Amino acid sequence: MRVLAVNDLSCVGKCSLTVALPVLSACGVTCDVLPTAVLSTHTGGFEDYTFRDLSSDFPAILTQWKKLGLTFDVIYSGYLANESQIDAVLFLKQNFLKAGGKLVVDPVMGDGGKLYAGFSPSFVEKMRGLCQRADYILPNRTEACFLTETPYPSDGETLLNKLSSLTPCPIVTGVEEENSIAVYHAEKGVPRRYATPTTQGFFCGAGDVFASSFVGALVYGKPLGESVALSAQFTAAAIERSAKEVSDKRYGLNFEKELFSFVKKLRGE
Ligand code: PXL
Repeated sequence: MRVLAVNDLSCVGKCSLTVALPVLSACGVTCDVLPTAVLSTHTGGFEDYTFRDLSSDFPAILTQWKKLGLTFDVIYSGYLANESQIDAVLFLKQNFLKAGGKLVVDPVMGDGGKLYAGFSPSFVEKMRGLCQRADYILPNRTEACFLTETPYPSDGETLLNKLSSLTPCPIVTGVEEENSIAVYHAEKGVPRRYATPTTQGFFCGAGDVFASSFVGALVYGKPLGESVALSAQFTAAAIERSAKEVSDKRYGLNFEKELFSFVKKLRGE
């Protein structure tokens, strides 16, 4: 199985491709990459980071891939550097996704009720269009609010309902509730909630740990509900460990030491 991860390469901070590559490899899945940008660190809480948009490399990369006859079982998009890259993901779907392959969109745009640096309302609108063409979308609560034009914070069920009119399979992550963090997803129109006990601390890249492990579980052959549960457990375990081990949360989750037990569960061991 071959996944194409369309995401940025933040050199430091453990998010995007530096999460997708190890997690998908550990799941036994080939992870090819289309890097959207190279940053010295991610943008969450760091100053003076470098940012190189790689859009101008896309045409030559895709021309060579076309000549090679490459196609992918899953295209998984994350942090896109500009609106033209949203069109590029649609182009990839039309030209490089196998028949019956799936497009998984993590509409990375914001957190904590705010858009990340560099994202605009027109980006949100265009991202909504991409979500309408995806098989699975994985917004966090902030992104779900922006996509549905709902005030932040809103409850998981309301967001799921609104997103269900956009796309068949919305999965809203990181919904903080009284004593738990919940993931809301719809399966064949039926709303479902999977919750893990509240963990301490906000870590950049937690959404990427969830999304990458979700894609890994799905490609491994797990059904939707089980994929959600396994990736929620893995993410919660990584947050719990990191709350003790990582003093500067900008450096991301220590997911590595939880990866083995995630893969064991995936394999039913
Ligand atoms: O994990 C989300 C993310 C991905 N990529 C970049 C980011 C962020 C969040 O801040 O800055 C570059």
